[in-house]
Amino acid sequence: MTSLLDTISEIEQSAIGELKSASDQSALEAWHIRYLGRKGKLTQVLRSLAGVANLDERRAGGQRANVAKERLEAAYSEQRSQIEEQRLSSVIAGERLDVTLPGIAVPRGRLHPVTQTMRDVLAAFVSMGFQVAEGPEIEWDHYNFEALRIPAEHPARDMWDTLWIDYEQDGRRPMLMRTHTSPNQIRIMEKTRPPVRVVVPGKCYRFEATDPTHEWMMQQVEGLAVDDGISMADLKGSLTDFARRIFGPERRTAFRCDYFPFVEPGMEMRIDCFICRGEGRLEDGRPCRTCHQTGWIEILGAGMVHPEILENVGYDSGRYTGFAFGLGIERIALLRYGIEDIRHLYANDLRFLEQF
Ligand code: FA5
Repeated sequence: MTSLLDTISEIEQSAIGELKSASDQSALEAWHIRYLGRKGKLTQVLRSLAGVANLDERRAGGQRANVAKERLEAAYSEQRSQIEEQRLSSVIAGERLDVTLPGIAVPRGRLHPVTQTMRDVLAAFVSMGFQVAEGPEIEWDHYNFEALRIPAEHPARDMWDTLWIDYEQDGRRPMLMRTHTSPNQIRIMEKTRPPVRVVVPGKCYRFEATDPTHEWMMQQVEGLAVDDGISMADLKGSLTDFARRIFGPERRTAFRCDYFPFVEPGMEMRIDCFICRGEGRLEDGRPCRTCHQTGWIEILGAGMVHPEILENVGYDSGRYTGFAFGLGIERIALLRYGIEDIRHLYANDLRFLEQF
């Protein structure tokens, strides 16, 4: 009897002693298996009680073994919580955030020079009484060409190298990437009655080689004014006023005859070249590439709306007259910021873009 109780006490003592040195989860589990597992030391003692013939001895041994089991389970739980607590505090210590460290600077963005220019150009026209409208980038041949008096096979189509969306059907390709914003002249007049004063911004696409003043994608602003008695003087006055608002009073402008099938008469407006100051040559005598040595840069095409177009949209051309223009936003950005090549604008090089 004494020896059974002694054995249980010895097992208990050595278990408590070993438990103190179990400092991590796996050592703790090994300890549990060693003493309290199915083949553990204390479990074996409990099992062996069945073979004790004396009832009192068996009962006393059973009670003592159960007390030992409870103590060991309690000690085990406590040790497990301590190990978990230690693990958590070392994880927390490792992840502590030092809020006094300087943060990572986030670079501030700004508007692209073309976007800035577009906004300023539209604001200038809005302040002159124009409304802003928009139209589709994928356009019908009808609006881009036909309704603007440029039928298929007309040589004027060569002025706009076209990116087509459709394959040819019955000798025609009805859908294209608009080559200019002029289709909106028709779209707007079909939907409204005079007086009309509207500007239409948007991207245009041309299948052409790039150079310092030409890109295959560029943005235009179309302008249209139709009313009783609008004259060429209104056209020249409005566009000169616009140029002064955007470029300042010192910039020189020039109008020159040009041909567009949808206006009569047609013209282009030019601004003196900002790189060679209108000389055609740089200070060191080299020819100016930006203006092709002419001293001028064309920024827009314009003219008086052709009477046939007014009639086709149901306007009385005997009563109403109008002017229209289409300007290139990138060209205006080049002039404003002194950029010598349009291709920098869409190259997406931050070293360039950060200068504006
Ligand atoms: C037109 O596109 C006519 N629709 C303009 C017009 C409207 C005339 C209304 C009469 C009445 P043009 O192809 O010249 O015309 O282009 C007009 C302007 O867009 C040019 O003056 C230029 O500033 C700009 N532009 C034209 N092609 C390019 C290009 N490839 N890259 C950059 N800008 C361009």
